[in-house]
Amino acid sequence: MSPPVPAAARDRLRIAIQKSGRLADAARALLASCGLSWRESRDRLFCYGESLPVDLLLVRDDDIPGLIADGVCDLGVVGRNVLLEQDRERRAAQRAPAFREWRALGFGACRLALAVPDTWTWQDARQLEGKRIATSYPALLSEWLAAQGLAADVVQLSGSVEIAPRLGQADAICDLVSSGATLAANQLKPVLTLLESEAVLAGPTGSFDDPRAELAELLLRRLDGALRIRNSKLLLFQASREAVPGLLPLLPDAEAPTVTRIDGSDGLALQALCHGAVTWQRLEELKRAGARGLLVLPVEGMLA
Ligand code: PRT
Ligand code: ZN
Repeated sequence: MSPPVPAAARDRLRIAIQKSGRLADAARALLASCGLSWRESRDRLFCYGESLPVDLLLVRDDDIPGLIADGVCDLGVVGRNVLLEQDRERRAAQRAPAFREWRALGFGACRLALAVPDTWTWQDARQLEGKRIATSYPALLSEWLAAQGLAADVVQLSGSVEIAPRLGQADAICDLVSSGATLAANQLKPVLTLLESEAVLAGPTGSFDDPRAELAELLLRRLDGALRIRNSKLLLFQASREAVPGLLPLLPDAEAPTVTRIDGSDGLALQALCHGAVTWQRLEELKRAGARGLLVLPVEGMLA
């Protein structure tokens, strides 16, 4: 039997993530790396938190800001593009802000870009004056046009924005781009970026005033640790005292290394947590500069 969905449980935290789609797997993996685990329910819309009182709700990404605004969910993982679009929609309707970005999560990167047909000779934004621009992000596009002092027709489409110019529905488009392949396949070229986006942890504008506050704080602490070590490695090696000053600048974005004297020799053992990429090339440079016995270890967790 599926566990019941508590109606207004204020001592459990409820996080909305995308049920399926580009952000679904990475969102779940990131939360799992914070030590969360869930009992799957059969309908797979609600997952009951087992290791901590943190439940998951699996939904469409577009529903996440509204669920936070309505207090149905406490937090959510959603693209910044979706969060800001819905925030601007609320503003345009003169409704109070109801959610905000709590953390950038480092995956799902893309940008909201203006693109025009390949055949246009692009000079500047004034070329958009009086044109029709198709988009699924009308609030963000309208805000940008107003800031530029441009008057253009915003043609709202819910999908397949890229084919709008070929169908004669619009002159240009404003859509999400990651590799740029979709634009190229539709004989369009990106000319301006309106927003750099990635997945974010969204939450209410204020803080919680019940046991959820402590849970949210715990989760954020773990999340910050997980994000900080996402590409980190622990580097261990030995070197002579004289070589150390030449070695330290070669450590890729390292925290202050621990340096220990090796008993019975004047060599030193060094241990450095590196947040930058520890490439083969970098290891070879370190070796040439006098590092010996280089060991690269994965980092599984960090609590500052
Ligand atoms: O079903 P549900 O409503 O939950 O999902 P969805 O279909 O609305 O969203 P989904 O899964 O497609 O995207 C979720 C989020 O992923 C977006 O809100 C963005 O924050 C992020 N993201 C990252 C992207 C892309 N990259 C992306 N490339 N979202 C969409 N695209 C689309 C874009 O719209 C265009 O059609 O991919 C195409 C362009 O890709 P390139 O690589 O050809 O440039
Ligand atoms: Zn969606």
